[in-house]
Amino acid sequence: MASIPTVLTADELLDKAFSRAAKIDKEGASTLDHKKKTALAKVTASGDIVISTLNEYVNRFPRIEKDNDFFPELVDLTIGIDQYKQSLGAMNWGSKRVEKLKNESLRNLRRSKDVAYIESIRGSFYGRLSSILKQISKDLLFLQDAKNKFRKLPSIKSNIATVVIAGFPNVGKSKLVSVLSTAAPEIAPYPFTTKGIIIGHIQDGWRKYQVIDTPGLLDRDLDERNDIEKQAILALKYLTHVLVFILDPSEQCGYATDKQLSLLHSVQDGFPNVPMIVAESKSDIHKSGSGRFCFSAETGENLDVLRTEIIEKLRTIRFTEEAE
Ligand SMILES: Nc1nc2c(ncn2[C@@H]2O[C@H](COP(=O)(O)OP(=O)(O)OP(=O)(O)O)[C@@H](O)[C@H]2O)c(=O)[nH]1
Ligand SMILES: [Mg+2]
Repeated sequence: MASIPTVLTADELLDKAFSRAAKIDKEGASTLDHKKKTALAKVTASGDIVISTLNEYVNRFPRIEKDNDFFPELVDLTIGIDQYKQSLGAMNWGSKRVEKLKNESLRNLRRSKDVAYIESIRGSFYGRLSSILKQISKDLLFLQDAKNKFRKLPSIKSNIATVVIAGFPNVGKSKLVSVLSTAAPEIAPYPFTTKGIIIGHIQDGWRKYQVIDTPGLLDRDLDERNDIEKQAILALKYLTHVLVFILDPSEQCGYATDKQLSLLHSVQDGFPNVPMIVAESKSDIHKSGSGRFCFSAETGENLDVLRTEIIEKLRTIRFTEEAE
């Protein structure tokens, strides 16, 4: 996703094309010759700017097909692959239309023997160029937005052992990720602070692991989940080698323990083969006495134990090609 270009609005692109063309003034042997050469150059320059800009968008945005894998599913969820492809198709359409229009106009200009007619050909080229861009203006805006969204997508590697932190909203997932790893997610006392997948790393000697912070999940069926929760589900489905499930028995998160346990059970049922650590957070303000492991990311209580257990589980994950 190295370099997706900045996408101009239809008006910005038109301005760029027309202002470039406005500077052109060609010499000619006669008034007719001067006007004709100037008009030919203006049509060529303004048309070419639009064509090459639209082609650049088509070529430099990544090709993405729907697929059962993390990245295409994440793109589909956050950007929408159907609309994305449709908008890239519109760029292609616009570029072809302008090319055709430009060639027609150039042909007419070359044949023309009348100064007034030359001006009218150039004027109508400008008009039609602007109407083509108006027709794709929504697609340009969509791609501008898609570019910003692409930039924010996490760069996840598939060949690094990965621990995913999941649980109800506001239970302290991001706080834990911030003390365990290099990531610095936003931490705040309200639900759905984390709105996407956030990635950090833990170093273990020569090995490096991925730590993934996820948005909070409520206890409900997949088809009732919002798009933010669905990102957490994608991480669970595709990225998890080890899962740390956080419960907040203090209920300071705003959710009852039985609801949190019900989510835990449905995650256990949904992902039966994933090694899982269940941990109770915020032990500095409340200990449940349930017998489950508890820790505080605030005071550091039991944090080393948790870190060690996570690393021990991650160490058992093997890849055919080890990450560097
Ligand atoms: N007392 C105490 N508060 C904590 C602890 N860990 C987190 N908190 C607080 O709990 C609130 C929520 O923490 P976050 O880490 O943002 O929770 P989250 O699970 O990432 O929340 P979402 O991203 O909204 O799902 C914040 O006000 C934290 O300061 C802890 O160990 N002790
Ligand atoms: Mg969070």
